[in-house]
Amino acid sequence: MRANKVTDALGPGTFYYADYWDDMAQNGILAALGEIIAAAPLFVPRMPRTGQPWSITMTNAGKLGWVSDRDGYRYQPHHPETGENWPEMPAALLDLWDDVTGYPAPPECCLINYYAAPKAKMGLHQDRDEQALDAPVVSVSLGDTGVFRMGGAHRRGKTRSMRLHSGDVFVFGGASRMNFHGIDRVLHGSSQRLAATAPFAEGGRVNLTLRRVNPPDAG
Ligand code: MD6
Ligand code: FE
Repeated sequence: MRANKVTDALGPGTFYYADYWDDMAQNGILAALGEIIAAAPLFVPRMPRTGQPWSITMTNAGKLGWVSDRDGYRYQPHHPETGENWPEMPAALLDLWDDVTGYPAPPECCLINYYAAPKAKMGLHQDRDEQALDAPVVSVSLGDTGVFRMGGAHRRGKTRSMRLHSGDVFVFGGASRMNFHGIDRVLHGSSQRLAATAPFAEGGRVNLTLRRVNPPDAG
């Protein structure tokens, strides 16, 4: 399904699709996420050096997962607590990637961020741990509405914000790929979508980001 594509929604190289996924498709993804989390439990990321916990929990699917702990940010093929390889990326996410990016290689990582606590947020940051910087990052929002903030290449630059709703897809690439961005807050209780999926029964917001980490010729 391809609804209402907005080009350059938050700068050159960004695309926004309101309601990319309908109710049935969202529920299908959530069921797949329930299985992923049963195998690869949500964990609390920590800040490099200080070890301070983030306000969200996370896990991953795909060949590589993104983790953050005292040793820093990195991609690795296994879960930091179980030591097991990450579960496979759901087929629907591979199809999404092909549909909205046209990139010549599939995503290697699906990072799953869960904003359960009403105060959970994500500070302004750049996504810069990938070598394939020519590939966009594709973001899917599920559950409560998130207030997404987009800045520029410098942390202190001008910013704009936009609300991301359940089922929305946002593509973040091109000249905007290295822009600072974050989630100011989640409009807690704005959606009932997550209630039926066990690991998300307390509600809140789930964000998926699909990433290509290595250049296409790396396989
Ligand atoms: C979130 N998203 O929406 C956080 N990063 O919860 C991100 O940090 C993000 O949405 C890169 C590209 C798209 C994103
Ligand atoms: Fe990000």
